[in-house]
Amino acid sequence: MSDQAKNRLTIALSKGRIFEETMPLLNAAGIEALDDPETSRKLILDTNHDDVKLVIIRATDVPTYVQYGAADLGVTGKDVLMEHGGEGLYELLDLNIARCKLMTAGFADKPLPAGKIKVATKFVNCTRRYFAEQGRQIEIIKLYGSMELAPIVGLADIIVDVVQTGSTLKANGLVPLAHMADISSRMIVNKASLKMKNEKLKQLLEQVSSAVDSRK
Ligand code: PRT
Ligand code: MG
Repeated sequence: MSDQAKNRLTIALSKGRIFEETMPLLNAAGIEALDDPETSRKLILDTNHDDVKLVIIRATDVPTYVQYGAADLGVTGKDVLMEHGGEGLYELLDLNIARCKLMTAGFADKPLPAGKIKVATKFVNCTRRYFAEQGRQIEIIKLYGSMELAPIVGLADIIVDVVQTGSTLKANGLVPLAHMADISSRMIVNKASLKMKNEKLKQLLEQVSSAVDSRK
């Protein structure tokens, strides 16, 4: 790999909270976005460095881009990472941003069925693992969003979702039940990129890491 290629970095981010909370940390490492993903339709954003690009993709696609090396680095929620499985990538750093909890939720006053529990979620793998550890039989109803609706319309007994303030649950008459995992966003890296672009990545990582630490 040429020196020029070794200096090239593609960073995968999703718009919304991950972009907004990651950029100050990248700024601390001297990287500034030249466009705002909320107003630009560009999927690849230039930065103040010619050799550093940001690709703006769906949150759940970030580990996939990094796994296959379409991006060297990415920032993704631990929930998304646990669901993906982490193949082809390393988790480098806990950025301590976009914090929330992965929880089960349901009605406060309704006992769960003795047999199979119907669980609506987009976190199919996390849910299967969690209930297997609990030794509970479940049926998973895979949804892509608005999980809170499922118990209300009788599609499921409970849901598994990330909860931050809990106000979405409350607004839909649900309460948090079991805490499954604490979630924050992680910086992930493609395994081959870490070897090939070690010099460049090491420097970036040190700067981002000290920005994270200085906030604690
Ligand atoms: O929105 P899209 O379907 O494209 O993908 P996404 O929802 O996975 O992306 P995004 O950007 O919404 O979330 C990215 C990451 O932020 C998630 O993977 C989590 O790690 C983290 N995060 C932190 C959250 C929340 N807090 C959060 N509150 N992700 C989602 N939520 C949802 C929550 O499920 C609820 O529906 O936001 C709603 C409000 O939450 P409450 O509890 O404050 O009411
Ligand atoms: Mg969302």
